[in-house]
Amino acid sequence: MADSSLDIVAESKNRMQWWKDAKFGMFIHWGVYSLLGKGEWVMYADKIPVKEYEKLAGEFNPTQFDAKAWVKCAKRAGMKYIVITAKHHDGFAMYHSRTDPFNIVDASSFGRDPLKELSEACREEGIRLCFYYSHVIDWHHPHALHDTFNNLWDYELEKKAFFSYWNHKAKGQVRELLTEYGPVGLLWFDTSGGLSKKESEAMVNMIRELQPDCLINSRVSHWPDFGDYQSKGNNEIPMYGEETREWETPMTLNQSWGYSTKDQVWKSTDALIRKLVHIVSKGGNLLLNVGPTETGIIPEQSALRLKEVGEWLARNGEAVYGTSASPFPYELEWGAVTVKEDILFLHVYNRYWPEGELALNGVRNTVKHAYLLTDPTTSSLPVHQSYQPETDHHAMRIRLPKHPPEDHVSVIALEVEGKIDVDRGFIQQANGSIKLDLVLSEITTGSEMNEARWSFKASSSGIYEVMLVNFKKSGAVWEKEYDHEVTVRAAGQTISCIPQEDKVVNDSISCQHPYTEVHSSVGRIVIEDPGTYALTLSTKLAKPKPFGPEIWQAAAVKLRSVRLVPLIG
Ligand code: FHN
Repeated sequence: MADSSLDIVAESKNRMQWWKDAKFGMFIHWGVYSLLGKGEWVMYADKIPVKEYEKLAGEFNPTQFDAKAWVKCAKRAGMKYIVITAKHHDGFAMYHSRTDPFNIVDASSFGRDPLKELSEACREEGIRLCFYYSHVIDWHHPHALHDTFNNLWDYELEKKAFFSYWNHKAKGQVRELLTEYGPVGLLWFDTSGGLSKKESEAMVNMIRELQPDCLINSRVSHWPDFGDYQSKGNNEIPMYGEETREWETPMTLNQSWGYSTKDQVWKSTDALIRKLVHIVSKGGNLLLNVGPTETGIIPEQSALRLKEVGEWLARNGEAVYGTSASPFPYELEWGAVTVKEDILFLHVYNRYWPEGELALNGVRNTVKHAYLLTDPTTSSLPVHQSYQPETDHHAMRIRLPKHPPEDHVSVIALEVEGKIDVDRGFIQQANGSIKLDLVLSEITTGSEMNEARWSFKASSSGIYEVMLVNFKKSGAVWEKEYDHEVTVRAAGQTISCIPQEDKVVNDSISCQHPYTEVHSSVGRIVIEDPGTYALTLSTKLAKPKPFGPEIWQAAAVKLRSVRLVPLIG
């Protein structure tokens, strides 16, 4: 008898393959709100009455919208799929909905259906079209009901009859999107607070029936394990091993989703490429947002950055698309690693391009051939590998040219003998530091303090500074979170302190707005001899992974890792 659970797993794997290989998609937040240039939450923030918002919708006339140009922009950027807001929280459908007249064809001056035009343009260019749909929050509909964010300036909470919204508008519109726009790559749901498990399941079942191959993100429900993959919190990049499912980071190019005239805090092209390879090296996808203007233009600042990312991908895409995550369970100081069959791709950030040699510890395979992915003039890079049996330590040094061959990030390909095999323990990195990520620790919870425990291998003796790596949310009060002494025990020594905000890291790769990376020194320990050691950390902040992908549910200060940094001299 066939095992049906195996069939389901295989089916889901096949369904997801295109998305897993794609790595990079374009998110588009576009709607009536673009007219005001204050982001997509303007209706809620300014408590704009429905009647007024409807008038605004009447004025929406993005005559410069050109579906082909948008799709070309995504394609040139190296993006393989587009997720556009079919309806955001304001309740305005950006397509011709027969279910609800508050839509771009019936309620605006524009009278065209951008999603129809996009679906044709995507088909021509081989890009997967996907839809964002705000299924629970809807500030226009009198009966939409979210657990927190409702329109209570027009409607009364007590008079809401959720099912008249849910069955008619929400399910009706999802049905339209899946029956009138050809194959849909994925449906991207959002902010499902308050939706029951039963209704989340009903939505998933309806989608599976209408388009079995359409992927669904986890935010279809606030219950765990829904959908085909995990949407991380906005702008959130997990640590290695944090996600057990497939995942994607939705990311802003500046700090807003919908068009904002004020927000000019743009990520640089350099940061975007580093973030992309960093995410891919951790096994995720990047869904990078643009917020087109009220006339239908992708802002120049966004288009320029996307073009530059695309130019880099056109040359280095082999080390990104269709690759697997890094085999190392920690971040590397000089960049990121991806893998394809017997090749390790080392993405070296140009700002950390080393003088002379790049060192990498922990690779057990013999390197057959090392080369620069995009520099045909250097045929082979000399590699020196060594092994220390006493500490079971594998080291490697790769000779590099003086200058990186690429702008931003330069890729070194290492073709190895046999199946890729690396030491997956916490080992000393080539710069001497040891990184211990909280998600990979064993956590014991106590009534007062929790304790995280790791085992690590030190290949050299010395004095080490013990640092805590934290992500602090903007506005968070540090002393409120670290209102207690933390204790670290390692190599027979005990050090304690109340952590302070000793160092702010401004260009952190995995930490982003609204968080900032903050380092705190706990003290020093001495490692007398190379060998394997245990380290324990007692603090209230060593919490097991919380469930809750939405940004407003995230902790004020997140403890991410402990780092041992060798003191020179
Ligand atoms: O409230 C929305 C927000 O407007 C935006 O759409 C983001 C994108 O991930 N999602 C919600 C907040 O998590």
